[in-house]
Amino acid sequence: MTSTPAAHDCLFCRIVAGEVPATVVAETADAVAFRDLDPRAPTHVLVVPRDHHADVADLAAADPDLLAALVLLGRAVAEQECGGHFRLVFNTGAEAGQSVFHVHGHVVGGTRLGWSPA
Ligand code: D5M
Repeated sequence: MTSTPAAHDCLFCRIVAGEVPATVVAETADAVAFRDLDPRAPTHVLVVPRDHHADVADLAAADPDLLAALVLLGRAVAEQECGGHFRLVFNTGAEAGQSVFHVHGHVVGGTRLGWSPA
């Protein structure tokens, strides 16, 4: 898939642009962290790059430094909210549960996490 600087019909591009409200908990020049609308854990924050990339594999291919920046923003959020212990999940593809096709890492924590991906 290709990446573009912005996609008009992309929900997370619109959140990054401030056109759709979200509860932002941290941001950098490259990325924004905001609370998931449907939290599955006491901490459930999405980290997204400001630039539009469809999924984490596309991002890794196009801009590995930006992917690293996203991981570090996730760690900063977890340090703020849940002692630095966190799971970072990138659902990739519809069959894997991805519903928004602007790459986002789910930063989840704040409780003891089970392990049952299926
Ligand atoms: O994750 C997409 C996630 O995005 C899902 O957990 C709900 C969340 N979501 C959807 N709309 C919003 C808004 N407007 N604000 C905050 N969070 C939102 P996926 O891995 O693609 O299924």
